[in-house]
This record gives sequence, C-alpha cells and structure tokens, in this order.
Amino acid sequence: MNVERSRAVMERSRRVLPGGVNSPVRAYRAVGGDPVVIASGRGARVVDVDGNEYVDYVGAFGPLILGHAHPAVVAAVQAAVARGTAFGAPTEAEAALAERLTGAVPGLELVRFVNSGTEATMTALRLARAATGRDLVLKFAGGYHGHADGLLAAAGSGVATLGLPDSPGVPAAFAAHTIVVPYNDLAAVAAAFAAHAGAIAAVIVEPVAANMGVVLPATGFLAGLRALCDADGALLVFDEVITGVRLARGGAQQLFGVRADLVALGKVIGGGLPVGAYGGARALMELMAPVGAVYQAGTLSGNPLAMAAGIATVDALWGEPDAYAQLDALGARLERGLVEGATRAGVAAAVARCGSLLTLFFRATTPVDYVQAAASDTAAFARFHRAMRERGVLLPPSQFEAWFVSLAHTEADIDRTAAAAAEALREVAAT
Ligand code: HOZ
Repeated sequence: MNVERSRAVMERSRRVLPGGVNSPVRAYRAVGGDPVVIASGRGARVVDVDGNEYVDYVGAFGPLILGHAHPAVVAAVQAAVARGTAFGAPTEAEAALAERLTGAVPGLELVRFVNSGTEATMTALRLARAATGRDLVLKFAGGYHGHADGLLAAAGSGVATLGLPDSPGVPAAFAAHTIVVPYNDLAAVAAAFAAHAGAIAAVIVEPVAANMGVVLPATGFLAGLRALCDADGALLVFDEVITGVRLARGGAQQLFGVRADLVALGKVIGGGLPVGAYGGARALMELMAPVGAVYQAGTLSGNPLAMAAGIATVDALWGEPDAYAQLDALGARLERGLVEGATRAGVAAAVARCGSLLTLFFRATTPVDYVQAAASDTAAFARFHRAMRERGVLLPPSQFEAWFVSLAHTEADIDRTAAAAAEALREVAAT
C-alpha cells in the first residue's frame, strides 16, 4: 500500500501543527505509523491522499450517521452557504432544528446551540451549579466530556489513549471540584453523596460510555444514578454528545427509560459540521441569559451551515422508518463477524456494542469500567489496527474509541470487514 503522500503531508503538518494534528488521537501515537491523510469521503468509504480506499468506521468520531457526503446534507449545506455563512443574528433554521430535537428528546423543552460537545457539557454544568447553588461535580473514570478544565480528571478518549495524567494547566483548585468514581459503581456514587451531602451540583455521565471504548451501563446503573441524584437534590446530566439521536430518536434516555435533568448533544445533530447543544426543562434553561443570569454566548453558535446540515441529517435519518433497526442489525452483524474471527484465531477479544456503536476489546470479556478497559492488550490492538488498515478498513486509532456504523454501510461492507478482521486477528495471534 502506497502511503507516500500521507507521509509527506504529515511531515509538512508537523512543522506547523503540534504533532501534525488538531486533535491528539488523530496522530496515531497509540497505533504507530503515519496517520492516513484523507482526501475525500462518500458513503461508508474514505479515500486518502495516495488514492487508497477504506471502509470507514471512524465516521468523523460520530457525526456521520448517514455516511460521508450524503446528498441531502451536501445539498442543504450548499444552499445554506449560498445564502451566507454567519449573521450573528437569529435564523429560522435554529428554530427548525430546535423544534425537531425538542420533539424527539425526552424532557428537552428548551435547547441552546453551541459549537462543540465541550461547550455543551461545560455550560450544562455551569447551569447545574447555578441552579443548585453547589460547586461539586461527580464524573466517572474513563468518561470523557470534552476538554473543559475540571472535566479532564481521569478522562477517556485522547487522555486515555496517550496515557496522560490529568492535564497540566488545570489549576488544582478547579480539579478539586470534580469527584471521580468508577463507572457502573453505584456504591461509590452513594458513598460520594454521603461524604458530600448537599454539596454535589450534578452527576455527569455518558449513559453508554464511548470514550474508554464502548462500556455499557449495567442494569439499573442509570436508574440508580437518577435515584441518588433525586435523594440529594443534585442534577443528573447525560452527556449524549455521542449517543444522542444515534441510539434512538430520543437517545439513551429513550433507550433506557431514564430521564436526565440536562442533556448535552453534538455530533449527529450537526451532520458533520461543528455543533453542540444542551437543554432540559424550560424552568432550568430559562436561568440562561438573556432570560436569566447564567452566561454563555458564541459568535458562531447556531451557525446556519451547521443548522442546515443538522436538519438534513435528522430529516433523512428519521424519514427512514427502520433506520434504527437497520443500524442495530448492521452493528450486530459486525459484532458476530468480529467475535467469530477472534474465536477462530484464538485471540482473547470481546465486543461491546450498543446499536451502531461498538468496540473490539483485546481482553477476554467486555469491561465494566475504566480499570478493566485499560487492562486491554493495547499492543495487540495496535497490530490489529495496522493489519486492518493494510486490508482497506479504517478504524479509530485507539483501543479507547468507539467504532461508528452508519446507514451507508452495507451488509457487503460489514462482511468484507469481518473477513479482513479474521485475517488481521490471525496475524495478531501469530505475533
Ligand atoms: N475526542 C474525540 C473522540 N472521542 C476525538 C475527536 C477527533 O479527533 O476528531
């Protein structure tokens, strides 16, 4: 496989960008080799600058539930860009996307658009602190909620991928407001509430963890969080930046039947353009300026291109009557293929999956928390990643990221992936 041009672009980028990238995981530090530099994408495929084509499971780390360059999204963005790229004023598209989301997501009476998932979770927690008059926030080890100060403690995603300690540059006083306990450990949450009674503003959780690889909530975990928050008067914040709209129209709240007080959204709702959103009950959201005094603003918030891409994405997705069943069936087919390949190759590996989100862990069982996820054989993952890439399948370059299946993937794509995985796993077993 020729990768000369990718290599040359990365050399050029490293001269002017830290590590040659604008987001750390993309640097391939965890899997070795030069990153694939992408030239274009269509459907479930991407093509790199050397002309190599891959079946893609990075999916831009989540937004592309319809696949790359979906015609409806492209047309909507082209039409929007021709009308102007930003106005610093309200547009009808903001109301149109907000109506769709409030109509679909449980408890979402009002929503505010921002530019990233980081902004969404950061502001949701500011609002939770203002609403409760409390300072502490409880998060879970391996949970990733963007890179705001205070949320990087024991974080997943790139922080886990690079094995970094909590980030330098975050004052200890900020981090001191974050309590970290293991995912799926209700007893630890209860103990934290007992130790800090009346002082925890919010529990923030990825209802399906997807930044330490995919880790499913144990039965009763989310409902248990709801009960513990209610008992202490804390708010429950679901970070649905990855799961929102992807797992079901109403996201994980709908799937698991547990209500959050505030929900952070992103990724799919912007169809691949920069977006984030947070929302909840009217009374809570009206604490935000200009109605209330809690401040948050943004020059490009509610950007017309992002709104257009988001509307086109949810309309295409929700216009497909069996979209979620199809995503789940494709995910299940991939899971079966991977498990079969691993079993045949004699590699200790397990697939954690929720609908179209999955991770192949190089450990015997699916993890329940970050300690278990981190105990995976990351060297075997790196070998597997390289072997898959050589076979024309592009995976997220870390054991601790989710794979994203889209509606553009076909059964043939999945079967080709499973066949590549069977070979790649044999290669892993042999080294
Ligand atoms: N933290 C993102 C995935 N969970 C990485 C985003 C990116 O590098 O594009």
